[in-house]
Amino acid sequence: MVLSAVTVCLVPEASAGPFVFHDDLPGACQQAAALGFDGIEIFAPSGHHVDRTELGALLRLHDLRLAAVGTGAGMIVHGHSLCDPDERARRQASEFVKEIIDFGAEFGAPAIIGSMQGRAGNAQSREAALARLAESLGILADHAGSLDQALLFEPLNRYETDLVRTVAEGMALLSAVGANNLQLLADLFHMNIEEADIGEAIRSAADSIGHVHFVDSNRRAAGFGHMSHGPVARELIAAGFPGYASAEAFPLPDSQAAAEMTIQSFRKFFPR
Ligand SMILES: [Mn+2]
Repeated sequence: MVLSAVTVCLVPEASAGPFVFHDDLPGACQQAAALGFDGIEIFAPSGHHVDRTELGALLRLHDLRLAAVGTGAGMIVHGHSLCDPDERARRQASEFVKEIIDFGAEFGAPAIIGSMQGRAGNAQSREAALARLAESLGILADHAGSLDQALLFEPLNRYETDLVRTVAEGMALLSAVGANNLQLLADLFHMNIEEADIGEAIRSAADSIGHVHFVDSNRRAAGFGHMSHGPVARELIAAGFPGYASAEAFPLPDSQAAAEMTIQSFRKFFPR
């Protein structure tokens, strides 16, 4: 069964970012539960920011699960990158991610590597950057595996990275790393830019997809753009996808409306 989730951003530097809820964790949990979401996905400043006791109490109170935890604050706030040519900087990036893996694992949730993959840029060749990224991911997947967790890797679009931009490139990276708990995150906004056929791309990698960012063509809530979610849902359901379709969308026209449109679309495309 596909599960529903909605994003909560606790990173001030990402206050204009594509997250449905911002800053107010108790309020977000209350609203998510009222709409019937199965879980929340947290974008946190670090692995130590969120009070574990408070989060545990909120999840229990509202019967929500922690779906996943983002690591992008490492890039946005600290400039960390898992393909940094400087070994010491690369190790710092891994340490930052490890702490978020530890945080998520306490609640049974995997961490997401998106913008932390970094860019080759002019500092190194793309091949060298991919090799460094693969090495970092191997270390992090081992760490997540020691906690019985998956690690989610997210291909981005061409405006956000020059490394891994398609599901096919993501599959190639997974083979290069060779860790069976490393899975792909299929973000429908990025795929809308990079893939020839989103449904076909999902079908081609169905067994390796562990999480979906469920969103529309314009990064607004699913239903507020022009994406055809039907083929996406068909492929996920056909594959028996057991993970979350998580709303990583702008809070437009506001958080409540974006959350409402998401759950309405979710129920239309993933009926129970
Ligand atoms: Mn995403």
